Amino acid sequence: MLVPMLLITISAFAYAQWSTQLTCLTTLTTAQEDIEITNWTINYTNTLDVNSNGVILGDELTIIEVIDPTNGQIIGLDITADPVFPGWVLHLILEIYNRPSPHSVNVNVSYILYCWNETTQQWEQITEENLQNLFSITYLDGFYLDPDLTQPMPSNYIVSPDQYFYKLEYLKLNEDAPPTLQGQSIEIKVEIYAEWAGV
Ligand SMILES: [Ca+2]
Repeated sequence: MLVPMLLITISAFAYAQWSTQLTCLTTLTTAQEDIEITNWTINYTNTLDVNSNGVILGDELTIIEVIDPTNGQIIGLDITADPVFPGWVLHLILEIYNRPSPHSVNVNVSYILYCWNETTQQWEQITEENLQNLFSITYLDGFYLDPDLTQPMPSNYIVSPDQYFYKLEYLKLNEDAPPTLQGQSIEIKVEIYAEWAGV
């Protein structure tokens, strides 16, 4: 059982008056379906070199691959952006592979968004609309058939074994994010499911 995980932590303290901390956790969940992240690229970010040391990637923005020690596969990305600010954007492209193996099957892919509830200490499902309304966060994602994201994956599309597909991860803290978000800690999780397509 392979459970790839993508962890995104976004912190906004130390920029202007902003002290919002936002954690985004993306989990790619498979059972006997054997998909993995095989590559990732930063398509765009406006993360700033806030401490003026000439380094952004590895400093204000870090992306660390989480490796399954048993097989060397990337089972997640641990992404931290600190600080962020109103208008901050991170646009990632993930390459995901339906690995041919004795267990590989045709799959349908889908995702579910969650938000960490500090009060209940549980992940709770949340809609993109509520991410906007509650946290001024624009979250866009989608599956694509090509790395340039020109061919959206049709609904009910069946991913074959040995096939690559791509996923957009777009996060933005809206320009009009209210000061009430300052100092808050926001955690988001996206679980990506590959389910046997039954064919
Ligand atoms: Ca820096």
